[in-house]
Amino acid sequence: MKINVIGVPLNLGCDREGVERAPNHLRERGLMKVIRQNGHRAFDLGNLYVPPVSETDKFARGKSMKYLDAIVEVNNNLAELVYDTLRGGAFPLVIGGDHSLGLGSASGVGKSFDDFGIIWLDAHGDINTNETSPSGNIHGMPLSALMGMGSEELVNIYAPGNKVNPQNVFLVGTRSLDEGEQVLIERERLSVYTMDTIHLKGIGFVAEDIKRKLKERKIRNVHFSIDVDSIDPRFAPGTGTRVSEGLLPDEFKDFVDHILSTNLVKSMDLVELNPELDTNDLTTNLCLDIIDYITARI
Ligand code: Z70
Ligand code: MN
Ligand code: MN
Ligand code: MN
Repeated sequence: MKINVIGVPLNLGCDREGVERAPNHLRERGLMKVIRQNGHRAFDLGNLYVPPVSETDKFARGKSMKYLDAIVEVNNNLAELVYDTLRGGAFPLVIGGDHSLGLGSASGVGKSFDDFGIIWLDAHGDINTNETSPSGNIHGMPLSALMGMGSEELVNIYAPGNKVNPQNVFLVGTRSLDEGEQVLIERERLSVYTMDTIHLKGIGFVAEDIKRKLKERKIRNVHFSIDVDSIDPRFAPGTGTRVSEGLLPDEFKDFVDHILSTNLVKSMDLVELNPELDTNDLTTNLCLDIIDYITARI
């Protein structure tokens, strides 16, 4: 399979330095070699351009969406690159950067397929809107915007309107939700598999439940967006917002096994690795291990 690696050195969505260094850091630790060793033709498309910003840009469009203009610009370009990659028959592997890049990658996927689902593996919901966000950080908002909710600027990235049907969105590993996010989950009846559910029923059950729903809804394409903070901070400390009681690496792999066996996954993000917050490259090595595990199965 042809795999296009796309680096997105974006930290404006989390408003904290370090994540922008992850794509190059992973490259220096052998990212491309790991993918090629699994028999793929891998191309490194480099890093997307992130415009320089000043403190005045931070709240230029109000307090509720920091660095809005730059984030929209980067995501518009990312969407086009993901769309082009899929149209060329390749698999886009998007390396963050913060999770606001999910706006662009999933929008590119949405233009390529008339139906698709999103599996969002994350400690957080990332479904705040500009009205419910406690932080103004856009990395906490991409999923709501992809479903057509929140600010027009985010909803209309790359193409006007919503990109994914809320019925086709699956949140997994969730354990930190803001009040407004909980309200939205109830209202839209989203499929959310919290860590409590995973502990109660097992990750295998959760994965099979998602597979059943994908089949029921005749979804033929899946975008898999992985936030490294979904994994327990004992194993993945190198991330900006650690939340305890996360997935064990073995649970993560078990989930990946089940989901990739469907052959529906057509694109992937790996986000929120912050090498500056890591201890002895533990999280970097885990990310490389994850990429190895996944590319051995696609
Ligand atoms: C919070 C917010 C978030 C990642 C933090 C946090 C969101 N719900 N996402 N770290 N990866 O600010 O919206
Ligand atoms: Mn996230
Ligand atoms: Mn997160
Ligand atoms: Mn556990």
